[in-house]
Amino acid sequence: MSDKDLDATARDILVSNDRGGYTIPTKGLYPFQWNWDSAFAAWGFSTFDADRAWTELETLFSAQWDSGMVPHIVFHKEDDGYFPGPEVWGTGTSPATSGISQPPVAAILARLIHDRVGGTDRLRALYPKLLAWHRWWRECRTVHGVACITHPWESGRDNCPDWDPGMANVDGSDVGAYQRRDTGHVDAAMRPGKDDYDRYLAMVQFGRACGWDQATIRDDGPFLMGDPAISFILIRANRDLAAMAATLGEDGSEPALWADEMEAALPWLWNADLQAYAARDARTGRFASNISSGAALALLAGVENAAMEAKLAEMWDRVTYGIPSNDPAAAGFEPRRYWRGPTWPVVNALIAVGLADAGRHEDEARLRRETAALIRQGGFFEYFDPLDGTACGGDRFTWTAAIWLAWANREAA
Ligand code: 9WN
Repeated sequence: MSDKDLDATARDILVSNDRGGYTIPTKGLYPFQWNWDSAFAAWGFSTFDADRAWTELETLFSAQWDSGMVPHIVFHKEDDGYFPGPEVWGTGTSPATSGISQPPVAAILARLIHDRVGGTDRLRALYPKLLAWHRWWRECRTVHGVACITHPWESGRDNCPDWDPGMANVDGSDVGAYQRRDTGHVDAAMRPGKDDYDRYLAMVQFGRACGWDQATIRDDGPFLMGDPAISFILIRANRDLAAMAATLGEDGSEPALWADEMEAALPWLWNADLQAYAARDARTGRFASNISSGAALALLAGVENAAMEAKLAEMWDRVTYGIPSNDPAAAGFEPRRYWRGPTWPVVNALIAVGLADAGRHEDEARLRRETAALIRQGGFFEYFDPLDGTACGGDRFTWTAAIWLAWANREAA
């Protein structure tokens, strides 16, 4: 297929995954609106339909909680093809949502969309909502000065070995019987295992039992880990908010301060053994023992560290395509299992935004070339084996189509 045909297919994927103001990640496997998926979808829409791009973000923020949290899933319409559905989360919100959040990439992408297509009025209306969400991260998810997650799903990098130290302390033995749906859509060997799902559910049950009281979840919940990726994303996103504030004539000193404070707290995530930033259990202080794409997102935040750069370069050179979600040199590397080795076009795109800003054009072009090659060879799949490029997970995937349109196809242009 030519790049022109791929452009047309990508646009068709976005349009056909549109459910009326929001896009589903892929038909069957993920039938609702997901938080960070939608932000990437909006970026993709901005290449051919500016109005629809802003609508995607507006629909997501229409489900924002009073606390400022933007939930990780919005269950706009019923669909029994996904587990756990709204009745399991039991948040009692309207629309029904999950009770946790997801990586706050919306401000980063809103700024890129505004740079591309304008829409200052739409941005102006979104700005206070973005600010409220970032304040929620600060009040409800910042511990030891860094961004923490209360469930691996909150990281968006669900099954990553980063979370193994925290998962080890979660008791999933008493969650009762349940029926997974994901393994009916894709190969079970690529998905998290049953032990993981038992624990994921135990965390959901804890949240539900305390009425989704976020302070209780943070202070007494079964899982709390510092996430380098979300910390870097928030640093970048808060600086983007400050820049937007300047454009809008608002006072951006608050998000600018939040970014500086989180950057100053980053040493808490520095794993001297790995010579890299790494996930860390906020309660026990135990570090994850692998370098992951979470560390590589330092580049998005413009956080420079020569020792880690050397490690990241080695990790990248161990694969053929993109930044792997887990280092191939690590013991638990699995090139096709969810977040334990594969590469994700969305993560590559975020890293590339940082590389371009840092003037590292050769690295940016390499990452773009490798990501584009995966899509040209394998199509618009959810993620890919970084060693041989095998396409994995769901097909006709919204965020892969969006990344192609907004970034990876640029080579052809
Ligand atoms: C749980 C939708 C989402 C992505 C996540 C990805 C996966 C869900 C799942 O799919 O997570 O949120 O059921 O596996 O890990 O990053 O947002 O595409």
